[in-house]
Amino acid sequence: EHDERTFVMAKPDAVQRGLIGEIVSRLEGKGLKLVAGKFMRIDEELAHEHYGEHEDKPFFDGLVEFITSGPVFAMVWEGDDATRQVRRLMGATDAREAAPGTIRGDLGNDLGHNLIHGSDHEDEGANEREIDLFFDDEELLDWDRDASTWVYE
Ligand code: YYY
Ligand code: MG
Repeated sequence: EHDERTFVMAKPDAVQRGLIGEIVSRLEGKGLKLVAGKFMRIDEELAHEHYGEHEDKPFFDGLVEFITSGPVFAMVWEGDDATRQVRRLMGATDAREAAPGTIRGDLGNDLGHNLIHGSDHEDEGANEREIDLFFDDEELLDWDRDASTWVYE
């Protein structure tokens, strides 16, 4: 139990602005458990696969250009309802409209440069697909976070 996994990524703007730690800190603070992390550069092919659902949208080319423009910090987080919980912490897609208290609402002020990606909880299986796309099985660590016994009843 408490073992739902979700894919999260600090985007190039977050990396450039020195916000990796802040993002990790917010997810840790919520009680989620980090099971994988990779500082990496996304190439064109991976960008197209990852954002395939948006390939017909007018913003697609700009999105691919942005996400490949610099390093990202890709992660897998685990916990109860992790996919939806991460989305709640992220806030709305447009950081200009995202609620205060959320990562995007507190730290971002733009639609495209919105700091963080999290798997879509309304897209069944998106979390597992994205984890598979970015990580090999052996990169996902199986460990007990002692704090979990205090996070969950
Ligand atoms: O899942 P989320 O990142 O919140 O939004 P998506 O609708 O999946 O869009 C992916 C990505 O594309 C978004 O984070 C910013 C960018 N984008 C954009 O530049 N312009 C839009 N009108 C919609 C999305
Ligand atoms: Mg999305």
